[in-house]
Amino acid sequence: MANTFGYGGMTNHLGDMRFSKYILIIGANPAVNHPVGMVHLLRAKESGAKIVCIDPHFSKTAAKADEFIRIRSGTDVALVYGMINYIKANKLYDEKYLKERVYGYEEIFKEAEKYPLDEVSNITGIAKETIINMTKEMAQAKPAALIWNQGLTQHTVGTNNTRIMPILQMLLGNIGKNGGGVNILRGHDNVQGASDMGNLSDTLPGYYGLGEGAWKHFCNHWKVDYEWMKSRFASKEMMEKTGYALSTWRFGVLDEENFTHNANTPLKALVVIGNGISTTSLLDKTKMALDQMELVVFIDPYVNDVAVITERTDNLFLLPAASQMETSGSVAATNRSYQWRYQVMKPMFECREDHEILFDLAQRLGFKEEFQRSLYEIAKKEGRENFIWPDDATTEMAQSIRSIGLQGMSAKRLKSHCDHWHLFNNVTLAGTGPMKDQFYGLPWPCWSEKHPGTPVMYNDQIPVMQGGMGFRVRWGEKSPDGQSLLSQNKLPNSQIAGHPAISAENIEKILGIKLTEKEKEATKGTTFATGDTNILVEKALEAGICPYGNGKARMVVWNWADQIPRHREPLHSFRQDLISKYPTFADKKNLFRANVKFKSEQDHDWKKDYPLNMLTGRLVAHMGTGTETRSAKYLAEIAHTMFVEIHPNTAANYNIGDGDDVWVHGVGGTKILVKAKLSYRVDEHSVFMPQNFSGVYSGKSLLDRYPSGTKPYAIGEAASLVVGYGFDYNTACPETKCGLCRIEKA
Ligand SMILES: Nc1nc2c(c(=O)[nH]1)N[C@H]1C(S)=C(S)[C@@H](COP(=O)(O)OP(=O)(O)OC[C@H]3O[C@@H](n4cnc5c(=O)[nH]c(N)nc54)[C@H](O)[C@@H]3O)O[C@H]1N2
Ligand SMILES: Nc1nc2c(c(=O)[nH]1)N[C@H]1C(S)=C(S)[C@@H](COP(=O)(O)OP(=O)(O)OC[C@H]3O[C@@H](n4cnc5c(=O)[nH]c(N)nc54)[C@H](O)[C@@H]3O)O[C@H]1N2
Ligand SMILES: [Mo]
Repeated sequence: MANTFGYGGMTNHLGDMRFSKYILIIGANPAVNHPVGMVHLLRAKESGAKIVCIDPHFSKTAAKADEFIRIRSGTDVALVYGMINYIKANKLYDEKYLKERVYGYEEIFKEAEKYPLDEVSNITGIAKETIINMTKEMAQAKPAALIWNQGLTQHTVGTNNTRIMPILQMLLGNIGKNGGGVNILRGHDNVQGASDMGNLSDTLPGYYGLGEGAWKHFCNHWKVDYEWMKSRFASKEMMEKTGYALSTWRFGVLDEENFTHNANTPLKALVVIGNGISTTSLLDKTKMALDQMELVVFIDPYVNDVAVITERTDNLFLLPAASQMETSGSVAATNRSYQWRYQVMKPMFECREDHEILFDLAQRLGFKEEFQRSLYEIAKKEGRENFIWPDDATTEMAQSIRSIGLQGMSAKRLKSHCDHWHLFNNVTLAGTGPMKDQFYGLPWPCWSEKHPGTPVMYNDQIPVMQGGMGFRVRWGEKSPDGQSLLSQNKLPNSQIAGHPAISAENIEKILGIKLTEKEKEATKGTTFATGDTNILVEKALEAGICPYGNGKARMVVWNWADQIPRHREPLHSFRQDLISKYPTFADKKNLFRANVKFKSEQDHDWKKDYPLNMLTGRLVAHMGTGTETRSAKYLAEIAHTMFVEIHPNTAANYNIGDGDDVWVHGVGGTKILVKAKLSYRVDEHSVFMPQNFSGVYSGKSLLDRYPSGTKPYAIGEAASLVVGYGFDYNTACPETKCGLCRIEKA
């Protein structure tokens, strides 16, 4: 199932942070969640970079930073507008960069006028002087890097957060520079790969979308007939329609009003492969949906935590999957580098590798031949009867995903990187010796077999064959108000300034060349991203330009509800007094097939009964649901108890002592029983809980429901049972980072 969490990716990479003079970590806790990458940040600090951490919680990263600034959760957009307000007034922006490479910054400056620093201070809880000081320091440091993660995405305004941060970095001229960039730390191992592969319900692989052109492109590469593919769907409309998300599928089981978005049918079966799902908010709704469906299947090396939460007694299957040690293939790291992984051991006992289970599923569903056809075609081309897994699948993937430039990759090239790991520099990613002129893992775009990969995106000061590029041209050459969306810059070694993406239609004009008849025939009707030859791309590279165009970044998204980012109060806000001025969005119909409430949910005085701001995050000893790590004896020993952090003054108000049992009540009427941990890491208004527990449900242990021999060593209540309703307006990512709750001594 698609993972709707954590859109994005790094423009730069972790080693590159050593070139930073200033690192702003906002909404991430790498000391806990990316401890290996954190080493690079600490090295940067040793070489003089200032590290500032902005977080509502005094995290371990905050403890390692030079400065910790506590923010009220859900108010980052307001903070950044405050910074922009100051940047504008004091001319701290990079005017040349903006003129050459950015569209719409004047409107951002105008919007920032609505956020004078006193107002920003009131919204965020950060002192005015602190904002001024950090803005000055960040603007003066060249380059400055920005790092974030789920502290910014898991909000109703998650998309606004992730737009305002690049805007800030562009105003300061920090994107496309070593030691700068916007660096979104990825979650799971290979979550970057999962999103590149389109394990999402709104796109085919490679971010091609779901339109007819995208389907035709992949049908061509998969060697299946487009009409056959269409016949698998109820209609063409359904074929091109965004599916349910990890967060919205429950509403497709429980709420009749949504069935119309799903060809008039409720969801009846669920197959979960490689996802915890007990970590998704509204766990009670997940339970109800699972109890009600006709069939539920978990494909997992462990007993999926939700399998013991549902009370269904039949048509519940646990298929044992092999672990990552028992399989092989390419995985993508947080910086777009692909890495090869060899199998460490053969699958143990009856477990099987995920792809084998999927092949069998395809067989039962009657389309195994079509499912594997392109793999056999690749084998045939090389004179083999059978395909080689995962090598041939890697070829298929690299050859079809041209939108982001995977075609320069191959199993052979990736294996050679793995085998020569020691020949790459971990700060620049540059290879030496036989690995010369290649960057480790060929971070995409990697346009051709000779292209080295792109460690730092959007650097237009280096040649394309060294990883140079401008911003992608995706929204036409002109904005609706008639301004050019093409960059004013040329890449070095090129005579061509801003230009649109290369296609068969425009290549002769843009490059000033003539294609031969043969080339014309081979590329007919294609763009740099479609078809199955690399001719257009190779010609662009020869001319020194980047195939996907050289455009301006846009700060105004004219076709969105919030054309430019705005501060909106969290759905369940701790500051009821600010809601009328900064209300949430209007309710939205058909968001990932569900009607989702915004305004109608916010319009209620929640704080009266739920007076505390609820924060959630992670523990270093556990991963995700904790399914795997709580089944590891030593990790379970290190972190064995689910808890809620409460400020000592707040705890005193409720007569709660350290280690007491407390009930935490969520706005949806749910409650969990956890241990109180008195701590100054939260402020008096907030509590914090880790997301890594499961196995207890509203005070009741589920241990006796695990099949024998599979009981985890540590169990605890899942925070997601009390995390309230609330979803990002565009991605439907749950709002887990702010919300309201009530605590009560048990
Ligand atoms: N040990 C361990 N490592 C992991 C994981 C794990 O479970 N355990 N999970 C992996 C996954 S899937 C992911 S996605 C990443 C997540 O990595 P992170 O995003 O670093 O994880 P979190 O701890 O959830 O949240 C980060 C910080 O955001 C802060 N925050 C909350 N709300 C706000 C806000 O409104 N504004 C700001 N500025 N900050 C806010 C939180 O207090 C927290 O300190 O970690 C990955 N790494
Ligand atoms: N309150 C709150 N809730 C949150 C968050 C938060 O910060 N606060 N963060 C959210 C985020 S970012 C995420 S990513 C989710 C956590 O993400 P989840 O996906 O819910 O958590 P994991 O425990 O990582 O689940 C992975 C599952 O895959 C299984 N698995 C491991 N390896 C394999 C394999 O090779 N094959 C197969 N088939 N299965 C495998 C594991 O045993 C486990 O059951 O939590 C989200 N929920
Ligand atoms: Mo994640």
